[in-house]
Amino acid sequence: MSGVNKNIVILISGSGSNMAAIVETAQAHRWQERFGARVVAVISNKVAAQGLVWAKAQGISTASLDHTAFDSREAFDTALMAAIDAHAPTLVVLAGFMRILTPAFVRHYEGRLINIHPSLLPAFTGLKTHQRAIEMGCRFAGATVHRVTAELDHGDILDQAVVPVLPGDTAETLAARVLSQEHLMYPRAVERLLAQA
Ligand code: NHR
Ligand code: GAR
Repeated sequence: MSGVNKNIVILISGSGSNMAAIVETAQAHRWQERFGARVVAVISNKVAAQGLVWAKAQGISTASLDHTAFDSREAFDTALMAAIDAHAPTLVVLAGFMRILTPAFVRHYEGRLINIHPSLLPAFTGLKTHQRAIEMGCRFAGATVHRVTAELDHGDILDQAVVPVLPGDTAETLAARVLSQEHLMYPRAVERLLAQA
C-alpha cells in the first residue's frame, strides 16, 4: 500500500455503524496526516441503507447500486467494481455488506479487500451466526476481521474479538455485545494495515 494517497472505500448494506466507527477513528487518529489515508467513498447495494445518510452528512461521497436491478451476480459486480475503481482505492472494506462477491471481483481486489464477520471463524461462516452460536451452547462468541477470498469467510484472519455468551442471551443481545467490540477492533485492524504499508 505505497503511494501518497491511500483511498479507502467502504461497502455497506445497512446501518453502517462499523463504517462510522472507521470514519471517526480516521479523524481522531489523524490517518490523513499519518498515513495519507482517507475514507473517500461509501457504497451500498441497498438504496435505503441508513449508513449512506450518515456518510453523506460527513461530506463523504456516497453511491448505491441496487443489486436487484442486475441480471446476474457478474453484472452487479462489474458495475460495483467500476463504482469502486473510480476512487482508486488502496483498501476496500466490507462493513455489514450482505452480497456474496464473485471470484472475479475478489481477484480484482486481491490483497486490498477485507471483511468483518460476526463470529469466531472458522466457526459459523455464513449468516445467522449469533442464533447458531446460542443454539450450539457456545460459551463464547465474537467477531473476526479477515481477508476476503473467493471462498466465503475463509481468508486469513487479521484479528478477533471475544465476548461471553450470557444466560438468557437472545440473538439480539448477543449481536449488540459483539457489535460493540467490532467498533473497537475494525478501525484498529484497518489502522494496522495502513501503518504496515
Ligand atoms: N464474498 C466473498 N467472495 N468472500 C467473502 O468472504 C465474503 C463475500 C461477500 C460478503 C461478508 C459475509 C459475512 O461476513 C462477505 C464475505 C453475505 C452472505 C450471504 O449469504 C454471506 C456472508 C457474508 C455476506 N448473502 C446473500 C447472497 O445471496 C444475501 C443475503 C441477504 O441479502 O440478506 O449474496 O457474513
Ligand atoms: C455487523 O455485526 C457485521 O459483523 C455483520 O453485520 C453487522 C453490520 O453492522 N456482518 C455480516 O453479517 C455480514 N454478513 P453495521 O452495518 O452497523 O456495521
